[in-house]
Amino acid sequence: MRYEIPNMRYTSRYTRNKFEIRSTTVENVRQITPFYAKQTQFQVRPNKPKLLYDKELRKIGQLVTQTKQSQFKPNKAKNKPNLSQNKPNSNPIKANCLPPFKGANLLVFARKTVYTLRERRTPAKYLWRTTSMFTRRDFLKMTGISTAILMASRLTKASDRHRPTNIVIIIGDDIGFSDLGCYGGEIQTPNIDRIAAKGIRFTQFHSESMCAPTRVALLTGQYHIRGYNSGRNVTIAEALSKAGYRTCAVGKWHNAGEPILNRKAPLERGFDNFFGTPQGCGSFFAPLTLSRDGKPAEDQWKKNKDFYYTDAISDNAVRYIKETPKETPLFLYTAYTAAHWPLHALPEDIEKQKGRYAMGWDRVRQQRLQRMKKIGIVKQDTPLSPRHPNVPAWKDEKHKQWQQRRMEVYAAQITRMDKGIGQILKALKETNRLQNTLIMVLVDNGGCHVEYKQSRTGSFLNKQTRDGREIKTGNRPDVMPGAEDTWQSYGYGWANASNTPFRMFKQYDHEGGICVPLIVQWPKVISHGGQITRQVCHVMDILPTVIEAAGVKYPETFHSRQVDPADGKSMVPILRGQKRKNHEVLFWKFSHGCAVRQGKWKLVRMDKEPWELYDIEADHVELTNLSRKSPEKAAQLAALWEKWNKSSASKKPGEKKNRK
Ligand SMILES: [Ca+2]
Repeated sequence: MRYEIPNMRYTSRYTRNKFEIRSTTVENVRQITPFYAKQTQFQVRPNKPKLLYDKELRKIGQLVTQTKQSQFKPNKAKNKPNLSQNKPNSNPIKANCLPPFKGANLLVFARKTVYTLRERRTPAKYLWRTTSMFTRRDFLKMTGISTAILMASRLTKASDRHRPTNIVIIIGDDIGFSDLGCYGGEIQTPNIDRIAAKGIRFTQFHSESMCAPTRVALLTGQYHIRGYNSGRNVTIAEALSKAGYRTCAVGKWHNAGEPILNRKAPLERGFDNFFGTPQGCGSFFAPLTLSRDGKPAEDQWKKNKDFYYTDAISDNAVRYIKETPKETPLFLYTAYTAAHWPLHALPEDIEKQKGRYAMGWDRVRQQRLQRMKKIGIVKQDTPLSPRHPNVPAWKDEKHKQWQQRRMEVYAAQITRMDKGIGQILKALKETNRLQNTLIMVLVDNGGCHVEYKQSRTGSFLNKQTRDGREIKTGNRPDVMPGAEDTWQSYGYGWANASNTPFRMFKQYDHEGGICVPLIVQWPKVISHGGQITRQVCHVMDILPTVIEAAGVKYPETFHSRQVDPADGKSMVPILRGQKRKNHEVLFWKFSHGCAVRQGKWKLVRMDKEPWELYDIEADHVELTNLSRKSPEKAAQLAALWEKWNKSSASKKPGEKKNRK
């Protein structure tokens, strides 16, 4: 539990020195903790700040008491602890925050005062002993201030402290590792970047290789091949609704292993409300299967010529935030369809991208890698993967105008999503939820290379535009994409750039398909923003993270059905700035890919081709195949993968074995 007290100023009449207690929060105590850490053996490292909890505060309090004789005499400066000796000068954030004034140690003292008042309710005796350097009037004044602050703080903050954490998950669709601004992309994402500036970016967070299995793993905390409707899992929404949360889903549903046109699917797995599309993709101007709470809602775009799906998703997310009663904790799952094909964007957004991609994909890839190194997303020695064999050098590309336009529309789709994320942040702030909300922004898989064919059909494809015009489907260089009557994808060249510096794409288990952005903001826990972590995580870690943040226990049964343990592991320790115990081993299998990762080793293959072995720590881009050099390691990992594949297969839906 954290204690927070509003800013206060205090002037000591006795010494005539001005002591400014800028903010007697845990934050301040932490700033001067390096000194006390030495004596209390707290693990406080310069670049890994941690929050202090009751036990630690108590220890610091005791320490203050013990050292008061030698160190709390303001007139004997030589006896004071020299805080600057322990100042981590290498960390500018921390150095700036260190109390620069003479009476820095009083911060701890003041902090202790409040703590004592709260916990023991007998402050007078203790304070008299420890405040001998003050006059009686000073002491009375200080006690009065502290008590008044304490009382006010109790009234205003007590309910907040015990209020469960709101959870907001925002997931983008088919967006590459380096597309977002805060991951080195040239696409403008100021709102996502703002979340990154206050939170943590993950550089080894893994999805599955496609939309549906990623969503299963995200919502159930288990490997997707164990089956979404196996009956042996709970969704985040089920677990949280049991704990009193309001649970809302907005946007794309699309979980593997269930009918794709079930409008009630989210409502059947714990969500109170759902506005969106059960199927995996569709027109941004006229999305088929659009539903609200299980009923058709296509009238939304039929009667509104300005309808744009990304905006509708943002508006409904905001609506759910605003209409949820203040006392009710909220779980909001917002799944954008941006930037999955078709390339549909609003003219004003496309206009803003005009000319940005005239340099071509080769330059874009080089520039992105440079920026990624500069901001620390990848290591300095990271090489660029070779251009994919299906992609010509930009100088040899025949349809440069058309190619540029494809990427302009793709980027426009992402900027619109980012704008919506800004609206969500604003709504959280306006409803006073932001400080108590865990926000996770991620992507479901890497950039998608698929060249949309003219002959392709599907339940997602509209027969005509809303005003009855023909839709020109397929990647045709004679048609500029973006409008409602077009249906294209951005293809190999730009997907290759999206996934810089990695190889391969969506549908594959090389890093280009499964290494995706995850950005987490949680003001209560992450107080130093802009951090980057290289700890290895998986999308199935989200459920354990969320339920830990919400203070909910993972259930052994749910509605009388047995629930298997989650495969994922909580990422909360990482959010607290600690090193988490890693997954012993991670597995993937879907579409064209199979993979297994254990420590620094990754074994991966595409389709029926031989396994490739990489030292992924040294070679994150997967350029040096070590399977011939280390055949034993490759064989050992292949055996692990086969065993996992078999064991999981036995729990697939439909098989009664192991089911209760
Ligand atoms: Ca996807």
